[in-house]
Amino acid sequence: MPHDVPGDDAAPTAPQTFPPPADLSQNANARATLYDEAARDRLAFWKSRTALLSWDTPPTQTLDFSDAPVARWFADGRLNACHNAVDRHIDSGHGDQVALLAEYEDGSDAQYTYAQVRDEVSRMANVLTDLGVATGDRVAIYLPMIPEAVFAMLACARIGAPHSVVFGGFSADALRSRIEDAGAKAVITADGQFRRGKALGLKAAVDEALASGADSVEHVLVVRRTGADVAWTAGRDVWWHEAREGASTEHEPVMVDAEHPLFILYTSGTTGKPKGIVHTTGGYLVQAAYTHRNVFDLKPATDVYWCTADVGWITGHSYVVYGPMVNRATQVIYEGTPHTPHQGRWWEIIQKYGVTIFYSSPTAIRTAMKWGEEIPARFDLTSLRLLGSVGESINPEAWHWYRRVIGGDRCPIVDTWWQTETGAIMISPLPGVTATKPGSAQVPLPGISAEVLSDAGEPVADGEAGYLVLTEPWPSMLRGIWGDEQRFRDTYWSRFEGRYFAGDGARKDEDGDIWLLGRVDDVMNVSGHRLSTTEIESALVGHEWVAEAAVVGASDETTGQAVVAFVILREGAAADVEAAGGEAAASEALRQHVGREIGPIAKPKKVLIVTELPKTRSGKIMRRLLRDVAENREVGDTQTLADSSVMDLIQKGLAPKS
Ligand code: 6R9
Repeated sequence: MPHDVPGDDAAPTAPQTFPPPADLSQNANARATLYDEAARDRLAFWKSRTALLSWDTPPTQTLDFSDAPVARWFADGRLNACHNAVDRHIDSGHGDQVALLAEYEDGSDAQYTYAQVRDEVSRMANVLTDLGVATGDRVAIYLPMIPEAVFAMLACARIGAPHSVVFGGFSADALRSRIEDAGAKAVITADGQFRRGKALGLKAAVDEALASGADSVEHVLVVRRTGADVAWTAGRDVWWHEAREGASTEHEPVMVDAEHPLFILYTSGTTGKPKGIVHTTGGYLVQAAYTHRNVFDLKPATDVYWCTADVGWITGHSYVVYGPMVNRATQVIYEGTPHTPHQGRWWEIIQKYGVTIFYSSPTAIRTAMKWGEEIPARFDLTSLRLLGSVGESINPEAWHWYRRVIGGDRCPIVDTWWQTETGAIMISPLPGVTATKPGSAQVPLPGISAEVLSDAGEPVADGEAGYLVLTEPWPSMLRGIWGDEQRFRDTYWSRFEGRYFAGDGARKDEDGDIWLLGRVDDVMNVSGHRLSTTEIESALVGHEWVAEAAVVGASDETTGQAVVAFVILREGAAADVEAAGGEAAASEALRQHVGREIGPIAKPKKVLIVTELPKTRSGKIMRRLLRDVAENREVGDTQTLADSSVMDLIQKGLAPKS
């Protein structure tokens, strides 16, 4: 960050780094030599990572990129993903190890060993087969975060039927369009789900989706969770608990080619139509297992792992189901929200199970900061030894808080950059190897080739910003967009010929470490200066009054774009704000603060104080909607918001007070 602000005579200081704890370095799964091994021969490096899996036919081939940008990895190998995630652990004598520690929102719980998971998954695979689902058929899964969601995904994988998980918070409309796009033959859902102590419908949304289309669906398998009454279509709908009774626990996993599709996962793009990202089996599993083992340093016999993501997102696919289970993790899955019935719920769960590895998102950390550190302080978090972050950049303020308050100043933080499309982690420090740097995802993992390119497609110098690009194919890369190869080529491979454009801006610092700057549509251009929304948000949340901030570039006649910031104040800041002269004075003070932190050019034109920010259900701030407010436009489509009343609240709060 420039320190050229008049009156700011502090010398620019390099960001603080945190060397790995010595005992971790000694025992870590990851070694610095991984970088050398990958640098010597990248393809040989990946080939030897296939040993992390159990193959029916081990591959002799590594990469075939002759049909670029569609890659084939380990293509002559044959395997089954569910066998790798479950059966092999029983074969190696670990059937009694707990696989899932399921915590329900109301505090009740259930445990499943690997042997029990195999029984459940085998039953469900038999039921699906009886319902006519065959290898290659697509199955939509629309379930809350309960063990059956994991069983459903693995049951599909077991018969080679690609799953398409649709997040349980999505509408009937969103579900229908995803079912139709994939041509799903069956849907697995539940009668309902518990959110914030209330039973909400889920099956009703499936009924609505199927009433208005989605004709490919022949059967709906329904898990009983809330016990609520549901409408029933005889011949189509089947209760899981009834079908389960008569289903055998014997089921032979179907071995498939490494390039057999494992799943489709829909993600939003720049247009309205979501993209069905296609992942295949062998390469995806190799990289999910490799990254999970090395980035989270999993020791299967002693660790208790918890990733807070829902299986509706890619993080739930790669770091709840496939990566951890292939590596034989014992893990927590939690049905509910972080604040039900109280704001210490997550920390209580860590204490209850002795969680050692915790993977979550910056937005969750900032929310916990907003609630106050006295809440986690009530719980024993000393079992934790490693923390992870994903989803957006973690601003240094939140990073330090996470390390100090949750990690007790002892746990390394891995800030992991990746996407639905990349399938697995791409850029991250390695615990035990990398000295971590607050706010930076730092370096591509061994085996991954990333660059920051200028507009002209040249690598930028250290200290400069540009576009994040992946320059070589990687095993868990998307194989395409379901049914739309042209869009696949246009979206990712046309901006920089032959290279994968991630859509993110990034900066390389003086050490060559990578800092993510947000989606490129979130990079602002003010008077010809490129400014990052993330950088300004980070400065704002670095101020003691601010809990959360979102920054947008609003069009401006003179400067091209102008910086407009929306901030939520901390609960405890009210008195200080009053003393400073009220909200208007506070806004001005925050503008000056950004000017001081980054430079006068970054000073927001307006700082608007609000009580909520519009977020998607995966926790990403919808800057598009804030831009509408900042530009005095009618607010656009709020369909994907977690809470659609937020925009009303923001606008009411900003309306001139009469
Ligand atoms: C895994 C996931 C992908 C987008 C990605 C980027 C942002 C994810 C990040 C990060 C900065 C990190 N993102 N991790 N930005 N630092 N550690 O989130 O997938 O939902 O597809 O989102 O999220 O902008 O392009 P997905």
